[in-house]
Amino acid sequence: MKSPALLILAALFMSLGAHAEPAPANHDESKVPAYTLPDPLRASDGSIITNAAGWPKRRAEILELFRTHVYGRSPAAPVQMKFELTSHATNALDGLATRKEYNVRPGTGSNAPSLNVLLYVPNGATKRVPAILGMNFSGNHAIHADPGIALSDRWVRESKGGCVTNNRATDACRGKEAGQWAVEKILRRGYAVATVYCGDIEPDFPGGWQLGVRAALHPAGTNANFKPDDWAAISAWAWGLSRVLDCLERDADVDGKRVAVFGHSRLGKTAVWAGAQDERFAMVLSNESGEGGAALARRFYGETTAIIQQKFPHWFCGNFRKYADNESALPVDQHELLALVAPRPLYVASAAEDRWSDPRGEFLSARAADPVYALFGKAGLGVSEMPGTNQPAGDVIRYHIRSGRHDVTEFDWDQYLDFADRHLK
Ligand code: GTR
Repeated sequence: MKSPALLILAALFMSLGAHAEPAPANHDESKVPAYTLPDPLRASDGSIITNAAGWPKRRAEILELFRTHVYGRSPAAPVQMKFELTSHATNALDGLATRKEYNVRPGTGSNAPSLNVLLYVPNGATKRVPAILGMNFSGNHAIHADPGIALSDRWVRESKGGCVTNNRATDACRGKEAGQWAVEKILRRGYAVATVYCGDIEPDFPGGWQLGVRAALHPAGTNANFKPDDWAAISAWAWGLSRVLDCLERDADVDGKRVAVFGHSRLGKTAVWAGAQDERFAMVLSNESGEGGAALARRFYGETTAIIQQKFPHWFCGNFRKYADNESALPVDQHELLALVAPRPLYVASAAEDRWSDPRGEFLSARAADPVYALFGKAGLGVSEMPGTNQPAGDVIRYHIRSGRHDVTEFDWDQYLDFADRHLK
């Protein structure tokens, strides 16, 4: 029999270990422990929200919890912003579209953030068009081989044998992400396409904030000492998406009231957080956003809160560290993030081979947002069982699990555009 002192020591050692090293990820459905989700309709005073009139107050509470515990708090839009049209070509993509580029400066002074926005508008439209806005991973020039797109001069990640030299893109990087952006398809369906490079807002590495808006807008600049609920990279990127929407609202060809925010993976997490906060976004498209995005944090499958923070310590706010391998202590879960989009249309997409993002956890999260849509008399997802592969289901909340790996494919875009046709046109 071991002595109690020894047992206490062993327990202490184990708990210390648990903080240092994340528990390994689980990919076995039979090993997912039971969990209880917080009720999005139960207010902090214990009362239950029963109608749409009661929702704004509860919505504000949930937003506040996500700001405090998960993503951190972003500043308001600067009072002064500059929008400069830096290029304008009416005959882009063989005449299919007009290409515009904007430089957006939120704030004043020489160190104000500087975002380069690429916008394609379908030619021949007779009125303002709806738009799809998404952030890209490595520069606007990467979403299409169109040589008229300005090559980004910002920090970009180097990859082995890639097109980037000294963390700067070269002409060989043009079109590198084109497979994930069905630009012509979107334009032919009557939508504008807008994008900005996430690195214009904050380069995606732990010290990247020093080169981005978090330093530019912080009174202490690069000496910033972030508070535990100050914004982190995902919040900074989401803030950037709202600044691009400020720009699109001013563009004469785009209908600023019909802009869908789209994102894949880490930028999917960003798109959902942007859409959750900024109700001007008319629709949210989450492509395999996984942990910290659409997927339930409490479901122990795929990536976890501990693993994601170990790999990407700059994505979430300081307070979120308390929940590493301790998800049941979170005052929210991700179905409540999705519920913040209500009553606006929301599409959650997973991929069968993308187990890291927990497709089932994304489905269950979307399903658990239904009661909030019901407050508005809207049919949300409306199905209780996960649909089969490549069989989209749902109404104002829609969900699919497509065959294949972590990616954005033509299938995904076909679904998003059909969804947009139903809800944005
Ligand atoms: C992974 C990360 C995911 C997802 C993905 C991506 O490494 O664990 O949460 O964000 O990157 O953005 O491609």
